[in-house]
Amino acid sequence: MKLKRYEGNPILKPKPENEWESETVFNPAVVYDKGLFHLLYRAMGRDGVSRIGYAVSVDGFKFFRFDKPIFTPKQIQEPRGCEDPRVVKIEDTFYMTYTAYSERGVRIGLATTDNFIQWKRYDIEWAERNDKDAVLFPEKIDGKYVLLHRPMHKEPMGIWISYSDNLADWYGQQEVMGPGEEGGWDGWKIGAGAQPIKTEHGWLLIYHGVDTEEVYRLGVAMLSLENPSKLLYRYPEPILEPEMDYELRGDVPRVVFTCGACEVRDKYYIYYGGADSVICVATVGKEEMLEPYRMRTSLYHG
Ligand code: BMA
Repeated sequence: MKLKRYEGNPILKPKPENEWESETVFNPAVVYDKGLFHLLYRAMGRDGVSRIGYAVSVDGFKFFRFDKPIFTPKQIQEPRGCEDPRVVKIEDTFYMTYTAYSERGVRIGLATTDNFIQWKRYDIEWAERNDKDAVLFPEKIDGKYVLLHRPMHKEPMGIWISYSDNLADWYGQQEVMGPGEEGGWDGWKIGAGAQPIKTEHGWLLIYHGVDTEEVYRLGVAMLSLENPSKLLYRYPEPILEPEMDYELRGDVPRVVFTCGACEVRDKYYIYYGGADSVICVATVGKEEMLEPYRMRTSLYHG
């Protein structure tokens, strides 16, 4: 099973006339709500600081883009930038997790909105700094907020889970899945990519895998609906890998990196950054993605 790239890729490129997004735009989050695809993306200008841009679409391919960033770094918390947003809607609120970058390292940032323009930040003192690739599940499970993330001090670098009742205090941290086979496409490190998508078989998780040559590919796994710390299947092959010119060449070559996916009319839309420089989309039919037999025969007992 492979994702099918949109032939009009990249769908967004840097915009030279807007200084804040004049160099690179990449690693987009998406949430589909009331007939619209809302895209939040990481953008950089010549100052090398990441800000979050916003674009909106009715068909998922042609986006109307705002000329100003909708989320900019705070001096004290994240002077070096807000990176890699992930967005979910829980009840009536949109929650954005992102990587807050400062001279102290990277930590998880969190902000909420109901219109994508006005944001409320949560000043969370996370127990551990140096943590990234954070994404919330799009609903509370067993009454709790559930977060996938990657604490940077844990070796090997894998996907971890934590729980919270109030978004401030987190507990129950444990590893969900680690890197794959040594020397393989996801053998060095992995991180959560898009927000988990609910299916009848479990939570579908599209993640990124990195090999020792630092090539970033996308893979897919299934987590238990009732207990999302439990890995059910792990598809052995990558579902997208750098092949096109816009994925092979750019600020960081040989990278495909997703921060968001959504299901619309029996199709999954996966948004991703190409070579840390442009924004692309790929799709796959729901049936094909969830083909239970193929998912099961490739069961990974990890
Ligand atoms: C990761 C993150 C991503 C980036 C990727 C490849 O560590 O910084 O934002 O896309 O590296 O450079």
